[in-house]
Amino acid sequence: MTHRSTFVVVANRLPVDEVVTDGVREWRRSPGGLVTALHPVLQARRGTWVGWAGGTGPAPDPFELEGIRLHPVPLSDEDLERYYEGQSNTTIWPLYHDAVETPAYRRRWRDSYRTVNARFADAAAEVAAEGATVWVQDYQLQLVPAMLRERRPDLRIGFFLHIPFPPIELFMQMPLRAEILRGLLGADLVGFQQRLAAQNFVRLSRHLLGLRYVGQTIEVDGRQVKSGAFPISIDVKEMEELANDPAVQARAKQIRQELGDPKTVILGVDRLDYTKGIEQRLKAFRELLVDGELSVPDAVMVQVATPSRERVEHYQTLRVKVEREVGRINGEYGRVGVPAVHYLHQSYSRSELAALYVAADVMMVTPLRDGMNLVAKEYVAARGDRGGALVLSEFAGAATELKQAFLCNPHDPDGVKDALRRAVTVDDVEARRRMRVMQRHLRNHDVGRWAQSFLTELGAAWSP
Ligand code: ADQ
Repeated sequence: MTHRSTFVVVANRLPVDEVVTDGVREWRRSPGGLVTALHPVLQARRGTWVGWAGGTGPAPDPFELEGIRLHPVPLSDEDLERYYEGQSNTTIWPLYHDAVETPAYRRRWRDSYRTVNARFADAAAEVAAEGATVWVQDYQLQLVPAMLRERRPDLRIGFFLHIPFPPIELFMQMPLRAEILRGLLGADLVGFQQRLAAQNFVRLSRHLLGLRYVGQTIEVDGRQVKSGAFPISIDVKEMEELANDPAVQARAKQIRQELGDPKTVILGVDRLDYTKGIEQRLKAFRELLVDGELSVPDAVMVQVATPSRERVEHYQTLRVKVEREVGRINGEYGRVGVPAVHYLHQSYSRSELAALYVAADVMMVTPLRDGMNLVAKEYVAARGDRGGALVLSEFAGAATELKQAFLCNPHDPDGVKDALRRAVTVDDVEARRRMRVMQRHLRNHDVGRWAQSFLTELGAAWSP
């Protein structure tokens, strides 16, 4: 018989990876803020996490890892192509990010999105105990709250959107618009990264469905649906400890040596995604080289771009564009053994990332639109007393909190250039002052507090 939990998390992906060592397959917890934040609650409540385990075909049987029950949901090759790569990442992802790439709409993707969302709702309904709290995550599963309420009206349902929620004019493009909105309204609490996103949501409810709202609470079929901003964060202590680890410190020194001991190391770390503004940042660096304000090898740039959604066309095009720009800069400004841009299309361990953060004088986070951006927060947490400067796009959710960063509008090349110039030339005292203020903010707003405030607002007893 299925074990029923009083606390259930539903997300597209399970927080585990299957690794094969010496021919033996085993599951390992994957690193990530969400699982770190929720782990204590899940453990204390013998909670269950419902999600896709990776791979296609039949799902593995439910299993337990480090005190959490994992309940895999199967996806077929066709689901992966239509629900995940199609509707989630070629329709919703670009549309919700200001349509910085043109969203595509296909009937078969929508049908698959419905089917897969229903499958997740079925799984959640199966594992949730009477009166349980179920917390649904992100844009791949926006129909789940209503589907779950239909199956299990006894549940307390929360939903959190990790990416931006677009203004009405953009949202209205979507053929599935009313269904998605009703899907979200199936929750008792709908959380967003930003206050503006929550406002977009309540206004849309009136505009599209004629619903009444007072403040951030919407009335739907005699129920009250609350909404609000819950800016996500990172495990600040973990990143601070990692950055202070002697091995990480030594690795950071080594990285600087390997880069030829430059005066200024400029760093970018992102999933290779067209929302992240990677080209804009390369352009700013190139123009400062052209103007002679920066020169190689005094200044070098490291761009780590994790492979992401590689079968989706927009991502293939982006990769070509980024690699062309890197090649152009290196062709013009590199020397034998000293490239201007070190481009790494790879995924890294947490400790290697921390070493890069420690090694970098300037961190460039320049998304055209981003729900939050955890890289910006990780960099600040990793700095300690070492100063350093963060160039941050105003279009990242993180900009609302990290006000002492060198803020810029990534759509304005002169603005990015100017912010980079200021970050490179800022004096140590000023750099440390800015960093300290941001660190203090993060220490008081870590991911644990994020989860706690959401669950408290949802009315779920918080007992990690
Ligand atoms: P993402 O778009 O994935 O997340 P982000 O918030 O920056 O963006 O998180 C990326 C995470 O991946 C960071 O923890 C980072 O350290 C890690 N990472 C990046 N490059 C890596 C590499 N090469 N190797 C290993 N790890 C790497 C979405 C939204 C964001 C929102 C988060 C959380 O788009 O806006 O902040 O969810 O809600």
